[in-house]
Amino acid sequence: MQLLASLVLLAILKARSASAAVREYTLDVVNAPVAPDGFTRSAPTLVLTPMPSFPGPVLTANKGDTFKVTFNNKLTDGSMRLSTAIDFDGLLSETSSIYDEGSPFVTQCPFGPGTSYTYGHGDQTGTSWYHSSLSLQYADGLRGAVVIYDPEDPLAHLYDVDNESTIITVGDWWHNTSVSGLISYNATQIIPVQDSGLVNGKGRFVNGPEVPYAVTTVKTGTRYRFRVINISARSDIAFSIDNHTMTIIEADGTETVPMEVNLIDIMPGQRYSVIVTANQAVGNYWINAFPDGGNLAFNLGFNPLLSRGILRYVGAPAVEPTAPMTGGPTGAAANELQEHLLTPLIAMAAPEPDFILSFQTSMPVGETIWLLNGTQYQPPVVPTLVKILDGASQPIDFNKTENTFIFPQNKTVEINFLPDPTNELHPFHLHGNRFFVVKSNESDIINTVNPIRRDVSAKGNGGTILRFTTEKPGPWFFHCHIFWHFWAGLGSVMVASPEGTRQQVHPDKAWDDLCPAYNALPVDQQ
Ligand SMILES: *[C@@H]1O[C@H](CO)[C@@H](O)[C@H](O)[C@H]1NC(C)=O
Ligand SMILES: *[C@@H]1O[C@H](CO)[C@@H](O)[C@H](O)[C@H]1NC(C)=O
Ligand SMILES: *[C@@H]1O[C@H](CO)[C@@H](O)[C@H](O)[C@H]1NC(C)=O
Ligand SMILES: *[C@@H]1O[C@H](CO)[C@@H](O)[C@H](O)[C@H]1NC(C)=O
Ligand SMILES: *[C@@H]1O[C@H](CO)[C@@H](O)[C@H](O)[C@H]1NC(C)=O
Ligand SMILES: *[C@@H]1O[C@H](CO)[C@@H](O)[C@H](O)[C@H]1NC(C)=O
Ligand SMILES: *[C@@H]1O[C@H](CO)[C@@H](O)[C@H](O)[C@H]1NC(C)=O
Ligand SMILES: *[C@@H]1O[C@H](CO)[C@@H](O)[C@H](O)[C@H]1NC(C)=O
Ligand SMILES: *[C@@H]1O[C@H](CO)[C@@H](O)[C@H](O)[C@H]1NC(C)=O
Ligand SMILES: [Cu+2]
Repeated sequence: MQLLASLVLLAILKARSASAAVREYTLDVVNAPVAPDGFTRSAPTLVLTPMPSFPGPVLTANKGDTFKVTFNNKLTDGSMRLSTAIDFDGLLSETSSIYDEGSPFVTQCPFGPGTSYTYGHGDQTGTSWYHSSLSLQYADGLRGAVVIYDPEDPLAHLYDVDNESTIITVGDWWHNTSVSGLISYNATQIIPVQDSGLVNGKGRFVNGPEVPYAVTTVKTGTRYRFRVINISARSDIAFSIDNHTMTIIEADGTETVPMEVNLIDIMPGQRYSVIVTANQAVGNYWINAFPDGGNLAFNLGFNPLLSRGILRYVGAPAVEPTAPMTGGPTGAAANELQEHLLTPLIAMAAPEPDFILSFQTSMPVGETIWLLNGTQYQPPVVPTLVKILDGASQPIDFNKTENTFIFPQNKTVEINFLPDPTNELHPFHLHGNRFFVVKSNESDIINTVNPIRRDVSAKGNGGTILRFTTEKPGPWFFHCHIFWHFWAGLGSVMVASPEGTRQQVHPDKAWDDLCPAYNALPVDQQ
């Protein structure tokens, strides 16, 4: 293992010194009619080619490359938010470029209609995604996959194909806008139940048209690396493929010791790479992406069993599988991923904590707000980073409602989640860094020797223990990735070294201009 780790590190260093390209993309953000499940609605979409697409185009690069992605905001449909800010989840920005991280009111102000902004991101590898992080805008459609390939992948010998055809996005979809959904959520305390679940942008709802399911084609005897990304705003997805096992080799950008399962519960925001070998009889098999979220009684048009895709062997007829539509293996047949058993390919011990925070998440009865230790996160008018660059260094420099915690550089912070009295799931996501999952909610085992490192925590949070180091100066958002919970208050900001931030972060004029421009916009364009 030690030797393997050194070889892998060597490979990483070699790849770094190899050619590094700048991957430039320019995307128009426009409102367009889309109908992924046969129901037509207006949605903010992204245009790379002449056609607006949902999900947005896949952005790809090789390890060592830098992304330079310009978004031209051409939104016009006032029934939804007109400003935007794009977050590249799981891309570990260099501290010096944290100013274009895309976290609204933490690292930047959003940008309004008729304006553009360019994001840049540094080198790493893995499966990721980008999405609007302004309010619930990504539930309306602004989301897509990002894949950074590793030409010297230490696990490359395990699979034959890894390209755009093997990216599988799973997500939830609503027919109404997130703006109306938020009004309804606030009035009823009930997150609007989605209308359909989408696999690669295709799905069905009850009594809706039989939209053809997305097909993933495989050839007998070939091993595929499927990159499965949960781009949900609410649902966790139980992912499985009839009659096929999956070997997990990556979680949120961290390569893992290969582990075979047949069911993975994927939280919103999480990503996995799995190897699937086409070793069954030539035919059609269901890809099950069963969304678990919400009380079905609140939306009779939603049937989670309709959320699926098709795995089709070359040589099989172009028809749907005849097998029943299930939610995947259950009972003794289920070999579900248990997060605490996942180990990283390159083991790293979790450092002992210098600071320990206990977090209690809760929702007061009768109100639609989420509290972190009694405080509802509310985005400030002046973004956290602007305050820090202007000299903010102490907790007192921030409003209590900013839930902002400040740490010196190069320390280890441990977050202990106390059981949530509502027993709701809260997959917490840390921007710009990966944390060590020292304890998963599902297990009592505490692992500080070789815990998995990722950026979105798994199911539940009662008893979850995470550790991260404050090596990278900057304000890093730490929030529930169920965006309905997040924008109802389940957010916080972890600031690593305000002094270090001021030394390293030197934003350009385009960034300086964002807040004055945003604050000058009429409210209905914000
Ligand atoms: C991915 O690779 C497979 C097998 O080589 C090929 O059939 C398919 O067309 C490729 N897809 C893309 C998008 O390049
Ligand atoms: C969409 O939301 C609006 C405003 O809240 C509401 O009047 C309308 O009934 C909703 N439509 C659907 C299809 O749910
Ligand atoms: C939520 O509802 C409360 C009353 O129940 C109201 O005071 C508040 O303004 C609403 N908030 C939003 C964002 O709609
Ligand atoms: C994606 O995450 C959402 C939110 O937690 C979850 O409800 C849904 O089941 C997940 N989907 C998959 C396929 O894991
Ligand atoms: C797939 O698995 C199911 C359940 O184990 C089994 O009944 C069925 O025969 C299998 N189908 C094929 C084509 O092997
Ligand atoms: C949060 O509340 C819990 C329980 O009241 C307490 O033990 C803990 O110290 C608090 N955490 C912080 C960071 O204040
Ligand atoms: C600060 O927090 C209070 C509530 O504690 C809120 O009323 C006020 O608007 C906040 N101010 C700013 C500038 O965010
Ligand atoms: C933090 O650690 C880095 C790398 O080990 C080192 O370069 C830096 O000087 C340290 N900074 C502080 C403030 O300790
Ligand atoms: C998380 O752990 C708590 C405490 O053990 C337990 O009550 C809860 O059911 C668990 N949640 C999940 C989703 O496993
Ligand atoms: Cu939550």
